[in-house]
Amino acid sequence: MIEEKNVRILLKNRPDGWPTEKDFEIEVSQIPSINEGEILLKTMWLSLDPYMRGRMNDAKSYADPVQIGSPMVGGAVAKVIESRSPMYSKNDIVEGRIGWQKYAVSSGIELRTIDQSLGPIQTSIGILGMPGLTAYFGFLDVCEPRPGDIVVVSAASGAVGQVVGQIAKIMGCTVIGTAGSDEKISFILDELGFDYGINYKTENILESLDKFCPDGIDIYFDNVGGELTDAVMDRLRIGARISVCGQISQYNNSQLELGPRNLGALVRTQSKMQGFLVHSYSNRYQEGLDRMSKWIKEGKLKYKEFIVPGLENAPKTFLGMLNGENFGKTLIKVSDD
Ligand code: NAP
Ligand code: FER
Repeated sequence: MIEEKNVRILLKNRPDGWPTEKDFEIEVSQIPSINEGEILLKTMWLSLDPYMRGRMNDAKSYADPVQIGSPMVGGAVAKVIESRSPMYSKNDIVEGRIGWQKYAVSSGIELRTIDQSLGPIQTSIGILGMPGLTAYFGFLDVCEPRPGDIVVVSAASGAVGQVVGQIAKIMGCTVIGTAGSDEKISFILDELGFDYGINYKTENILESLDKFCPDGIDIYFDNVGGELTDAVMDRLRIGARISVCGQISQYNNSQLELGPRNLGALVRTQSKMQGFLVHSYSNRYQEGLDRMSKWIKEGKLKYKEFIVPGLENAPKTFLGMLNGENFGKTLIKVSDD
């Protein structure tokens, strides 16, 4: 019988610009043992998200960088396989910041037990977890949608964007999504019910916006920044609301791109632009989970996952999420139990 080992993915180098697989190290080691008060976790699902690129930098941010030689950070779903803690029992399924590792020791403090009645367990790090809650609060709270509003959402087929567009439809808005391939555009139109889609890689964005929303835009949910955002800013309506969720077009730039500085558009249209972080809504997460799980059960909210088996595939799958190769919420299936 082959003895089971631990696998951890460590940060090896801090990338300057686009990361490569060489910036990560796959370490095989003994499965750790636990002390009194601790639990041993076996990871089942790992979420790969854009914010992880920021943690590879040695930069001051809202969260500390990953140290060289330490496992990459990441939200994961795991099974408790041994417990010496009164808080958890063997076989509990939990979610939390477990990192890119197959086995992990935890005090259990920052974990939550998953409510398995809400959906498949991996949704707790997807639509019913951090990305879904980002969409829910970043759209409903920051953008204050009204029926009939014209909404643009960028990275529209991704983990956050696909949820934003569907919630906008539930709220009675007209929704335009942007994405980087015709296949992704067909998906948001045909499967998710968006009204219009723009392939930002092949279309002239301003011309397409003028075609689909000749009277302008009420809400922009910005996942990407850069030239796409410059174009949308040029077509705002009076009283528009812009939720700045992320700026993925900038995450691999060594130097921040300077745009056309179109903030005059905010003055002319008396619009509101607001950045936000999902964790600032943590005291309201239950509200978001209850409403979204109800919409899923009613068939009003769908989700597309991009699943790759094997923790050793995390580095290249992470790069595929950043560069748009992946399609849907990116997940690594680490183990079956
Ligand atoms: P995702 O959309 O599943 O994956 C990222 C996608 O971004 C890529 O697949 C790619 O799709 C698109 N993209 C990459 N480079 C681009 C570029 N230069 N221009 C336009 N699109 C580009 O990721 P996610 O998890 O849903 O995250 C979306 C955004 O939300 C990110 O900016 C993330 O940092 C942010 N976020 C913020 C919070 C918060 O609390 N504020 C929380 C979670 C996530 P295409 O094929 O369409 O290019
Ligand atoms: C969080 C707040 C924000 C978090 C992730 C983000 C993992 C992501 C931010 C971004 O991608 O810009 O608590 O938890």
